[in-house]
Amino acid sequence: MHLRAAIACASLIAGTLALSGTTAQAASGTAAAATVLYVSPNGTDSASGTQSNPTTLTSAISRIAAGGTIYLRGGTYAYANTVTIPAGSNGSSSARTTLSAYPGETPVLNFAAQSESSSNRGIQLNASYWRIYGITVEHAGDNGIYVGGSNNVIERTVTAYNRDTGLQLGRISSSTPSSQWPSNNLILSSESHDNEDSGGENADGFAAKLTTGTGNVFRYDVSHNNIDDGWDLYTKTDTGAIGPVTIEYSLSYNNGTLSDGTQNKNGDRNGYKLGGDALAVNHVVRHDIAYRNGHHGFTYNSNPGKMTISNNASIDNTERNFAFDTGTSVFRTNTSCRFSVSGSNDKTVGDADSSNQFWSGTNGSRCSSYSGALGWSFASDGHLVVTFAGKVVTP
Ligand SMILES: [Ca+2]
Ligand SMILES: [Ca+2]
Repeated sequence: MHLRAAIACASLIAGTLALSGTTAQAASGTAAAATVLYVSPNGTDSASGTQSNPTTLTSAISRIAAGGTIYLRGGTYAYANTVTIPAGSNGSSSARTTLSAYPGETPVLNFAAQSESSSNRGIQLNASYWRIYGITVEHAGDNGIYVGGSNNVIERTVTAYNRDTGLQLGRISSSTPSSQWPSNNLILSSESHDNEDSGGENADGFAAKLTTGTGNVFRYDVSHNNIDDGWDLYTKTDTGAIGPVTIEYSLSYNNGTLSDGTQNKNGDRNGYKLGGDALAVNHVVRHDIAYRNGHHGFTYNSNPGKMTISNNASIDNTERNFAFDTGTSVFRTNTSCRFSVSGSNDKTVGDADSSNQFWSGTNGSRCSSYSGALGWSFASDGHLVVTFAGKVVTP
């Protein structure tokens, strides 16, 4: 109770100061910038941003101090324009600037007023050292959340019903040099589902593709029922190879089919699509599960690199559970099972030893853990709990 009172008091003072300064002063991180700001669906731009006098998200972004916190109250926010966190408006490694759901509440940012267009993203995070926590972004005309900055943490977000990939990493603009491609971002305990472009070929759940740097990590994430792929790490010759990505302790299921049953013949429908243009990138993919995706569970997709593919489980994907036709990847302790979808035998070219149980007509001993209905939830500490027939699996 004392802490809450102290925070409210501090925000009142900071908010009042911010009003006396200009937006430019606030954004530059001077004493005029607010350390805590509250935003609600009925907030106004000129409001002080206290808990009792909340402001708008765009106003709060322009006024928040580096390392400060913007709380979004629960409810639906209707936006027609992209909400941009501008490049240079950075937190620091010791104090990220935070955009967070107010504890216990669910803010939903709805961009349904946008038309489908590559310029109509929902949230565009161009800054670095931010933490975004607990928000839902839906129905954007392009990506729900696009990360162009570096060293950000995106946690407990839900991206759904957007008209391109739900959460995507990539360069800020076509003139951004590769040295400034987004790097060292952590996507944590987040869900992305039912994203669908009208062409039915682009909207994945999560993507670090085309123009991303090194050190990006997906952990404890769930991607399901997107029209194209669950994850996409596509890379192209004309822009050059992306940096290695780590995907771990995550789940990808039912991609290629929306929750309402919609499919599109243009969709690629893979659980984890790990390459493009025959460029070598040494991604790390471990402790992940692919379940009932409409094409491959895990696919190299022409990546000839030395990927680390370990401790993954792939079950009942339509074509292959593991599809690695060329390359030098290292496979350890992977498990491939079929119960009700016939599919094709796995193909794993590279270094695969007897710790793996790949599928070539029969299930191995570990498959008994992966029969029955899939369930999942996030534990209170954020880690992903996956169950089959009610029993927790830890691939
Ligand atoms: Ca596609
Ligand atoms: Ca894709």
